[in-house]
Amino acid sequence: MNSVDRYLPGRVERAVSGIEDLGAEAVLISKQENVIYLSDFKSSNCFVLLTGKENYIITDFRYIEAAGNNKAGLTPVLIDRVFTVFDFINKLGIKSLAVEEDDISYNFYKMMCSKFKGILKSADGLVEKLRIIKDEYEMECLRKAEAIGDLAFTHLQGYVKAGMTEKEVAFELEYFMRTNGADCLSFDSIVVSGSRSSLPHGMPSDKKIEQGDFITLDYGCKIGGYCSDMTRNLLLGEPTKEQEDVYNIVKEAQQKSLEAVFTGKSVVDIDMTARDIIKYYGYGEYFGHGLGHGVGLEIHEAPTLGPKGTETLSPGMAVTIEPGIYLPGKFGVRIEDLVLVTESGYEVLSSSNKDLIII
Ligand SMILES: [Mn+2]
Repeated sequence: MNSVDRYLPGRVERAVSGIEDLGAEAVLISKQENVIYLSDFKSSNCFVLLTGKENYIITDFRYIEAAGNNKAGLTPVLIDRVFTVFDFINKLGIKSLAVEEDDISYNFYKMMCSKFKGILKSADGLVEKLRIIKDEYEMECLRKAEAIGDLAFTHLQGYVKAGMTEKEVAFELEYFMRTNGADCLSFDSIVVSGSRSSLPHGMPSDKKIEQGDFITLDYGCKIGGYCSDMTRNLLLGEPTKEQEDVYNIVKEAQQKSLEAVFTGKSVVDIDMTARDIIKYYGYGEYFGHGLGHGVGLEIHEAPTLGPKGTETLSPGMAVTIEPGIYLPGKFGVRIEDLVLVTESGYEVLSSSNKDLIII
């Protein structure tokens, strides 16, 4: 991880350059992932205040020493229950402030209205817009995290046996990824088998894995704060004709939509590539979610690949391609890769086999 700088300069400057468009004098960044993105500093109580002239990292006693070491040139400010973030903003004489309205709670908003003397505005995805394009360090984290996911899938092919519960498999998956260098999980692993595999986001249960079950494994881990995300399926025993057919349709839709990833392509068109194939085979109504999503510090971030998406792909975006077919009461299949959009096409970060794997 030392080959690329952990904190690449320019992020704070790029965010500051967007303040004027918000019609505000300053921006208060409160969303944890946005604070991390700008400062490379993680805490449970921290704000970044951007004014352009001077930019601040605001936190309490527990974190103030660490915050003072931030590499982004942010001036540390100590707050407590008496001298709050609002008091500090008022002290600076700021008259209009943009806030992250998707992040702050109603309670925080009420306090803000009563304590802050100026006009409130929306920060409207200021930092999220920057985060959508990954830099070299971020790409390296994503590659490493996804590589651990690949190792885990190989491991599980030899591990999963009839009679194990979904929870047992989920625990082994987590243990394996942590043992192999993961900082933590990207999200609670999805391990669903048999008729439960038709639940796209089902949680692992005490159900035992049986002969004839499809097992859907959707999981990821974090490296340097960046999430991986992949989905594969295992089949215990010989497939029925329907299981084989559905698997091959999902595989074809996944491969064709992957090949549709290139710079300048609209997210709606990529989604449509997979959707049209699944519809053609008569399973359109069983693919009820979007084709994919951006991945980075958050497991789900911009851009959204779906019928209602608005973006077009640009180099440096990290997106998932994950079509699925879910037959209620029977079984489900989803195949998901994490992909980096490049100048000339795409780089698939997951290298695990996508053929129907029978264990
Ligand atoms: Mn996903």
